[in-house]
This record gives sequence, C-alpha cells and structure tokens, in this order.
Amino acid sequence: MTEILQVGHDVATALASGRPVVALESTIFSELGLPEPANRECFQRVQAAVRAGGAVPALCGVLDGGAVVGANFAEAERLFGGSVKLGARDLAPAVAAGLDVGVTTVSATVTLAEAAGIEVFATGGIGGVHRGADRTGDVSADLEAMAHHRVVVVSSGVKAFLDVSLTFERLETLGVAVVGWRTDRFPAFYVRDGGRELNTVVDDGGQVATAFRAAGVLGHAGGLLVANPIPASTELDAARVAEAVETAEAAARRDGVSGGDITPAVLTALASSIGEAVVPANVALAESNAAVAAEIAVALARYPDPLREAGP
Ligand code: PSU
Ligand code: MN
Repeated sequence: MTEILQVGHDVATALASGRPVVALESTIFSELGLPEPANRECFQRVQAAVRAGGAVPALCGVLDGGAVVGANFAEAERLFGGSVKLGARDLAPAVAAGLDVGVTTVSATVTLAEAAGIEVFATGGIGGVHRGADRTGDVSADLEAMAHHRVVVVSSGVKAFLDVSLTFERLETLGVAVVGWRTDRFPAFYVRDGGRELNTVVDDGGQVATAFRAAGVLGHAGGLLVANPIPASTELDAARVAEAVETAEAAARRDGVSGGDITPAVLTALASSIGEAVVPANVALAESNAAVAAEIAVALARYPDPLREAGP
C-alpha cells in the first residue's frame, strides 16, 4: 500500500536533526498559478532563495495517492504539470482515490506541513474572502486552515482580486495573528499597501520566532501570518490593478466560472490585460517570501520549542 504521508529524504533528514525546513505549496508552481515557463522559473528561484537562506525546501503535493512533503526533481516536474487543485479537505479523498497528480493550495499545504513537523511555509498570496462573498459565499479554506494549524505562513498579503478588508477582518475573527515584515501596512499582492494598518511590525526572523514560540506557550492554537510586501522595484500601479481586476472578474462571472476555478481564470485574464509586468511581479514576491521564510525557519531552529523540550 502507498504510504499516506511521504516525507522526502532531505526533508526527513533535516527535520530529524532539527535543521530549518520551509514548506512550499504546488498550486502556484503549476499552470493553475503561473503560465509556462514562468511556473518552473518561479519554483527554481523560490527553492534557491530557501537554500541561500540556510533552509531546506519542501515542495508539497499529492502523487499516486500519497501526500508528498519534499518532492524530488522528478516529482516536482509532475506537480508543475498538475491541474487538479487540492484544498485541505480534498487531501484525504485524493489519497483514498489514488489520485495521480494533485497540486496543493495554502490550506492543504499548511495541513501537510504540520503533519510532517514543519513550522514555516512560504507562498505568494493567500486565499481569502472573495469580492461579492455575501452573495456567493466564496471564502477560501486557507483562512480556516491558518486558524487551525500551528504554522508560520509568509505571504505578500492576499490574492490581488480578493476583498482585502473583509479578509483582514476575517483573519481577526478566526484568531490568526498577523504581523508586518518591516511594514505596518497589510499588503495586497501586486501593491505594497492594501489599505489596512498592522499593529505589529517585525524586523527579523528572531522576532517572528519569539512570537511563534510565545503563541505555543500561551496556548494559542492557530498560526501566524507574516505579511511581506512585494519588493518595491516590482510593485504594480494600484489603480491599474484595480481596473484590470474589475474587468477580469466580470469576464469570469459572465463565463459562469465559480469556486476554485476563479483564481486560475482571473490570473490568466490579469496577465493579458496588465501585461508583461504581472509575471515578474508574481515571481519576485514569491522569491522574497521564500527568503523571509528561510530566515524565520533558521531563527526557529535556534529557538527550540519549550513545549517539546519540557517532555512528557
Ligand atoms: N494566489 C495567487 N495564485 C494562486 C493562489 C494564490 O496569486 O494560484 C492559489 C493558492 O494555492 C491559494 C489558492 O491557496 O489559490 C486559494 O484558492 P481558493 O480561493 O480556491 O481557496
Ligand atoms: Mn476562492
């Protein structure tokens, strides 16, 4: 029988000796997230950034009915071609069905990260409350997953076309701690300032590690979202993004696109309407988040979990 949770060799070795590991989702590196060949290039840059920061990357996904944490080269190649998007709730049924290739979203990946004992995860932008959610009920499972799994999530805020304010409010309701990485503004993916103020600013990985360990000691059950704005040199014009999002969303509605299919459809439309700067912006922010996540993972590795140290 296929093993349900398969931790790659390098990742397992690192975890066993308490060395830093950063979990990575596979949806953004598949064609659902970025067009060929930018998806592969993005993965290569993200992976290199994690390694340069002194941590081991752990690409996650489902292959042949097994949940993989730390895909090897050949496994990663299969995931890049994946077109079945899996949220947290889809993992177990995918395993049961023996799914050949499934790419994991933020919600599925933080679930797998915690199951494997990885404390830090990097992505581009998290899912959240969609515009018009009062009508459609479309709220990403990413938010609940961050509330229930003790994992540090590094992202450039929420996906470009969500309702940033409603998502920000929902994070508060769910008890997900949000800290700004060298900023007091909650970022909105392509733009550095998403319009909401953050109460806590962190300047280095050590501060995040302290907050995360404190959350454990204080009995806070959920995760910690580290909001890292897109590098200034690749930031897009906010008005232009807003306009392109309106158009792309209207087109998706007109075509009857719903649920999990909305993200890939809108991202494709955005890339064609805003043009060439979109993909480099996406890659740059993912790479920056990977570097920040590695710094946090390194700091956490130097700061042993007081709960585990205490023993039984
Ligand atoms: N942000 C992007 N591109 C993406 C995603 C986020 O710019 O492809 C993916 C992530 O995997 C995220 C998922 O977890 O979309 C959320 O999808 P949904 O809204 O269906 O939960
Ligand atoms: Mn959604």
